[in-house]
This record gives sequence, structure tokens and C-alpha cells, in this order.
Amino acid sequence: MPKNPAVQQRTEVERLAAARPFNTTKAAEHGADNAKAPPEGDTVDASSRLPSASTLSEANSSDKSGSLAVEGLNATIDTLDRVRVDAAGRPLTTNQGVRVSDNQNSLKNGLRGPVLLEDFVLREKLTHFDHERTPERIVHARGSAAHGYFKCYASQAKYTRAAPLQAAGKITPVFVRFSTVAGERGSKDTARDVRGFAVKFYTDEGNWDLVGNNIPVFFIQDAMKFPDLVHAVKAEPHHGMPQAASAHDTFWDFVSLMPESTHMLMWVMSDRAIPRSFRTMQGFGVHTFRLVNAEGKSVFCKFHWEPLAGTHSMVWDEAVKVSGADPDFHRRDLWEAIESGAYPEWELRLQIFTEAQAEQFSFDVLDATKIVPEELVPLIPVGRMVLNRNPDNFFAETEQVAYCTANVVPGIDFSNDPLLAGRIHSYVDTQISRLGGPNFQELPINAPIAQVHNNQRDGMHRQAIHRGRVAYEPNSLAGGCPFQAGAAQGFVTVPARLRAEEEQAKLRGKPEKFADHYTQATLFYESQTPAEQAHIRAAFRFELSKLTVPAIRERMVASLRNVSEALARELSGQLGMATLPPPLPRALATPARPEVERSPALSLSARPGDGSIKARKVALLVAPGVSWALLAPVQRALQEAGAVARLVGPHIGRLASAEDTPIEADASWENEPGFLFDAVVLPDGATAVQALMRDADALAFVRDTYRHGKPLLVLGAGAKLLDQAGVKPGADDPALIHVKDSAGLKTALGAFAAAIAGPRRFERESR
Ligand code: HDE
Repeated sequence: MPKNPAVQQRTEVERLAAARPFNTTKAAEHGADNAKAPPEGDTVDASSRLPSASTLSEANSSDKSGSLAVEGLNATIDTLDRVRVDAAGRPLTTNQGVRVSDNQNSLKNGLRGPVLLEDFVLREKLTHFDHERTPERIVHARGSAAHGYFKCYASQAKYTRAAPLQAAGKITPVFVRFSTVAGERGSKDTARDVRGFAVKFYTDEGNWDLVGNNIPVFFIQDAMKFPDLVHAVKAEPHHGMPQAASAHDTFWDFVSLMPESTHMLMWVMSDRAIPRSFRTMQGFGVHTFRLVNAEGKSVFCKFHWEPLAGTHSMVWDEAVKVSGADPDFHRRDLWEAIESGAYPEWELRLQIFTEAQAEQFSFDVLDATKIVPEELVPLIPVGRMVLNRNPDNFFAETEQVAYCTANVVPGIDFSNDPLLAGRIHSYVDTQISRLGGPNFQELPINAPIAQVHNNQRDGMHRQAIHRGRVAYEPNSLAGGCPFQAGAAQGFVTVPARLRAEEEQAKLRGKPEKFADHYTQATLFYESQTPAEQAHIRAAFRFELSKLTVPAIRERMVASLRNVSEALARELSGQLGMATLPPPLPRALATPARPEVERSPALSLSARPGDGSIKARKVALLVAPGVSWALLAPVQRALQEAGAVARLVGPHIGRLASAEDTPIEADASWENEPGFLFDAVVLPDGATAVQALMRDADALAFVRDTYRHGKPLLVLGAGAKLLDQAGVKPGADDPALIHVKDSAGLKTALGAFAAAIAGPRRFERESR
């Protein structure tokens, strides 16, 4: 007679429970020493799998239930292959898997009769469609993302036990989302705004999210002010305008009353806020974090992402025009670069300093409106990140990905930055409403690749099907599992101390050094090149000129007098202010003496990039009669260097060249105007040049390219176009390259490529 399984289960359950007569780790829950090094949980091995089963029927498998749970395995964290769907060769079905015979017509009572409520196919399709949108992110609504990996250069174990930094060559998968902040999900890419730079590392020890920006400081110092900041910068609530723009009263009203935002304002008014591409932005963790090694020793750390392609931005006129012609400009650029195999890359660099060093700094490292100048604490390169795969589905991945500053792994810890503390709360909270409940971590894009086992259960859209009846700890009925990992394996918070006695009280306030609002704003402005400074002034002028309340404008100019007298004076003149207002009173009468008064690293020009022109877009203007003999080798050379070389003509399609070779224009200046390209080639061929000279749009193409500081390669008679477009070149312009015939082509192409990879010629703006 086989044993009755129910009786056997009861017996084994009793044995397992009895094996744990008391909670052996209970005592270790108390006292300061235990608090720093919690023990591993107590476990008991079960003699079989029977005691932990939910049901005695678990071995009865089917196509849906599958077979027994594999011991210790959590299938919800498998690769995304598990949920990838490919309908090739498959018939259309309902969500219940029922094949749909007719996807064209509703079920009706007769051909001309009323539609029947019984039509479950129609109702399922419409119901699902009605709910296709989830609420958009309250900030950073518009974004684009890609998969990739992070590869460690060398072990950083002396600083941190974080899994991605443990060994040379170690690879960790990542999913990175770039975003604008203020605009809605359908807004434009090239708005003046800070960009989000959020990296999810799927490490062996759980997910680590480094949710940063492309600017290393922030507007505010305490999370308490975040809703105010966002309400001020988003479209004004009465009429819902302006979209994706800070140039309006409420934003400047708020920031001019919050002088701690001044440093960030300098960055946001600089070209950093109108990047050429996500690929050409730096990224920053912004806050001071901690790295913790296996001995529990910690250091402070700031995270920096350095783009291999260098830092490049747009000019304002270009950004405005691009936003109309291609609101998806950055999204398209990232997508196309990856599709073409030009994988964007960044190097991760760390600024590491001790608590003792931090105390000596003239600024507070817990203040997110301050940087740690690179000249004070150098950057250590620790690895590189490559984005090498576009998502399969924008919604399932880019939209549903949920980043959270609370997602850290052993080896990474927080500082006491009060802005960071608010973020640790806010991200989970917002995902719960945006993604409909507490189980958003189980969405495939959010699930870690590390095992997940805990006693959290139920809630909307639960995916995991837990075996057994135990959902609590301590337990004896599941042999104590899942058990507390303990200090050796688990995440242990650094037992950081508060130093000063007066800090050890419940209070609301800011440290004294937080009151220095202007020193680093001045450092940033003074560290820019003259062209960058001119752009900052122009941005302030534009934004402040949009205000309808003169008092706010005056308050802001008064505040800027504390940054740079020259900046404030020039602005007041350009804004038609009768007098220069007195400087805004400073919160800190005598600011601390800064360690660094000029930081060349803060200029975009400090990072020219690796010289590559991969995925850069070049327009080769064409018209009937164009000299193909000279143009064809240019196109070939650009393509060989990885650039996208497009023939842009008066219309798309076939045109005859001077040599009578038919050529195919793949764009027209109507559907892809000049400002969408990184550089332009003006062709040779008398008839073509004559035609181009008579075409106002072709001339605007040339003018914009020149004025936006971009390279032009001028072939033969194409030079006449410059004149006709009203371009008056300066004497020394390395980005304006002339070639008469094929003899000089090779050298010219070299110079052209260098100019495309290099900086813009800003001096042309004033010509
Ligand atoms: Fe965020 N932020 N934030 N933020 N943030 C969000 O989370 C918040 C801050 C950043 O691509 C929200 O999922 C508070 C600084 C990025 O999905 C929300 C505070 C930095 C992204 C939120 C800040 C950031 C967000 C909205 C002040 C740079 C987009 C949707 C205490 C270091 C991530 C969401 C993505 C998104 C709250 C300040 C970066 C509401 C309360 C500083 C890159 O939770």
C-alpha cells in the first residue's frame, strides 16, 4: 500500500516545525553591534519537498500549469525572451487564444441590422484599446531608451563590493532611458531643458538604478520643494501653456525667489540644455553617494558618464527649427545610430573622496546645487557602457521601465543629501499609480536577473505564482525560507554617524554652507568660452523677454548681479531696463573662498570626442545637371567613415546628373531641411548650381548650415551658392572647405571629417 500523501505531508510538516524549537536569531535583533552586522537567518533542511507544497496535486501538469516549480528558481526574472512575441505565420486570436474568423465586421443582427452586445471579439478589442494609455510620468514624460551593457575595466573592490565593479571584463546588462523633464509625452525633443540620464544595471546582486541627469547639479536642495519647482516649470495651469518650455512667468517667479537654483540656471541656460544628441551628453548621478567595500568601509562618490563622441550641442535657432521639422530628433538619432551599428558609448568615471576631505571643502557635499570640481577631486575611469540594442517595443520597455533611486545593491549606499532622501520615497510611489499597483517590478523590463524571493504577495496584476502556504518570516513550515541573508551576503546600510551634537535632534533646517548660492554659479560662468558665455546671455535674454511681469525680470537680473556683474549689466540693457536693479541680498554675507576659481572641464569644448563621424548626417545637395563625378567619391568616403550621406534635392527620386548618370535623391529640402544635418556638401555642375541659386529653400539650407556653425564642403562652382545665400566667410574657417577638382579631394575630405567631428564655428554667428 503506498503511503497516504496527505498523512505523509502532515508528518513531515510536524518534523520540520519541531526542528526549529525557537527563533535562534531573535536575540541578535537587539543592540548596536547586532544592528551593524545582522546574522544570517536560521534554516532547516526539509527531508522532501512535500512540507512546502501548496497542494498535493502539484505533480499533475498541463500545458498551462506546466510542471513542478524548479527548486530555488524564480522564472519571473528570466530574460525577456520569455515574453517576446512573434506572430509570424500565426493566425489572429482573441486574448483568450480563440482564433478570430473575421477581423473586419462586427456581429450584427442581419447584414443591415444592429450590432449585437454578444460580440465578445469586438468588445474585447475596443476595451483593450480604450485602456492602451497609462498615465504619463509627471516629469521626464518624454523619453527614449536602449539596451546595452557595462564592462568593468579593473576591480574596484578596494572601494566597493558593487557587483558590476568587481572584476576586469565583468559585463552587466543595462537599460538606459534619456528624457526631457518639463514637456508632455508627445512634446518635442529639442526643448531647452535638463535631460534625464537613467541607467538600470541588472547586476548579479539585484537592480541598481543610477537615475541621473545630463547636468551635475539641481535647482533645489530639499525634496520638500520639488512639487513647487515642477508646478512652476510645467505649462501654466489656467491655459496649459507653454509646452516644454521654461520661458514663462511661473518658472522665473519661483526660481528668482529660490536663489539656490542660480547655479543650475547657469547650466540650463547654457548649450548643455540643447544637446545635439543623447550620444553627445555627459551624465551625472548628481548627489553624493557612498561606495562601501566588503569590510564595510565607505567613501563618498560622485558618478560621471563621459560620452565617447564628446560633448556637442545645438545652437538655439537650430533647436527651435528642428523642433518643428522633426520633434523626434533625439529619439530618431539614438534609434538610427544603434540600427546602423554605431553603438553609443560612455565611460563611467568616479570622483572618490573621504568624509574627512568633504568636511574641509568650502561647500557641502550634501547640497545637490554644488559640484565637486574635477580640479579638486580627479575622475577615475572604471568602465564603459555601450548601447547596442534598440527595444522591441516602445511601450513595453521604454514606457513601462520604472527607475528608482532606492534601487541600490550591496556596495552602493546613500549620503544624507535631503534631495536624495525624497527621491528614495518618490519613485516607488509614483510607479504605483503610473503602472497600476505594487507589482510593477514584475514587468519584464523591470524584473532583475538576480533571484527574487520574499513574502510579498497579491496586489494588482501579480505575475509570480508562489508555491506553498508560507508567506511570512520567521516560519518553520517552509524550513525558514526564504531566509534573512545576513551581513555577509545582504545589503547593510553604512552605520554613518552624525557628528555635531546639535544635529542630533529632530529639526527642519539646512546646513550653513547650503546658504552659499552664488560661488559655483560664478565658477561655471567664468569657466565657459566667450561663445558659450554669449549663448548663456542670449538664453537668459530670450527667456526673460518672454515674461509678462517686469518685476520678476528685475528680480532675476538682481540675482544675476551676484553671479556676474557683466552678465547682469548686459542683460539689463538688452531687456530694455531703465536702470540696473540693486543686487539681491545674499543669504550668506561672506561666501567661503572657493578652492577652484576656474574649471576648464566645465566647458563643452573640453570634450571634443574621439574624432569619429559615425552616424553623423551629411546632406549632399543635388539638382539636375549636378557633377556626379565629383560628388560620388564624396558620398562613398563619408559612408565608409560611417556617416549617413544623403542626397537632398528639389524633390525626391530620380534626377539626371551632368554626366547623364541617373541619381536618386533620397530627401528633398522640403521634407528634410538643412538644419537637420550635421554638415552639407555643395555640388559642382554649372546647371545644377544655377538651379540651386534660384531656389530660396536651397539657399536657406546653405545659410542655416553656415550660421549654425556647421561644416560645408564646397565643390567647384558650388562656391557661388555661398555668395548667393549671403554668406560672407571669415578669413580663417577650418569648417569651410573648398575643392576645385578631384585632385584635392582626399585632403579636403580629411579636413571635412575632422570638422564634422569637431566643434561648431560659433564665430560665424556674429558675421
Ligand atoms: Fe526625478 N522623478 N525627482 N530627479 N527623475 C522622476 O519618477 C523626483 C531629480 C530623474 O527615465 C519621477 O518614474 C523628486 C534629480 C530622471 O523613467 C518622480 C525629486 C534628478 C527621471 C521623480 C527629483 C532626477 C526622473 C517621475 C526631488 C537627477 C526619469 C516619473 C527630490 C539626479 C526616469 C518617475 C525615467 C523621474 C521624483 C529630482 C532625475 C516623480 C521627488 C535631482 C532621469 O518619482
